[in-house]
Amino acid sequence: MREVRRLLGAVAVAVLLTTVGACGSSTTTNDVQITQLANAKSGDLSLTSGWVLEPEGGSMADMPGMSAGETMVAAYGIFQNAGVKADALTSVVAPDGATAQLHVTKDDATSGTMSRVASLSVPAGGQLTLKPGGTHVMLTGLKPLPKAGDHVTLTFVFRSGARITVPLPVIPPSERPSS
Ligand SMILES: [Cu+2]
Repeated sequence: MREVRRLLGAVAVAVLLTTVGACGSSTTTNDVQITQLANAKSGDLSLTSGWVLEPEGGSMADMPGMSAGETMVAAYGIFQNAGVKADALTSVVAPDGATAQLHVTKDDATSGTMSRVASLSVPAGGQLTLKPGGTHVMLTGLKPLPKAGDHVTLTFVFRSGARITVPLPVIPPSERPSS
């Protein structure tokens, strides 16, 4: 029950920050009593509810371009484009020594096969949603592996040249956001 309440609190803070962000002010505040999801903004682009899923151990299947047997860590969040021009997420800069790829999950509930893509569009006036079971940022080579309570700082790079650098909280599987 306590975990559920903490999660609800985190969502409430994320919603609050999203609302404030919509008014144009920058909102990056860390160390509220509860773990809050990351929010950041660059021009017309903003990230709301950014987070990293704490790896549960073990390694996923071999992926092209990645070392076999390496533990993968996924990052999620929602990007919004308030502008009138379409943009796209083209790369993500991971911490030193680590690698980030943009992945989509094939629409197949049973296999959940991932594949790498060169970019992910953020439509004008629209959003790009990265979520478990769907599109995500896949990180490998993070040392040490992130644990709940840590932050992983990523820089999201867009086709327009916009960049959003933000520390994303690491959330344990038991408290992962539902969206
Ligand atoms: Cu992946």
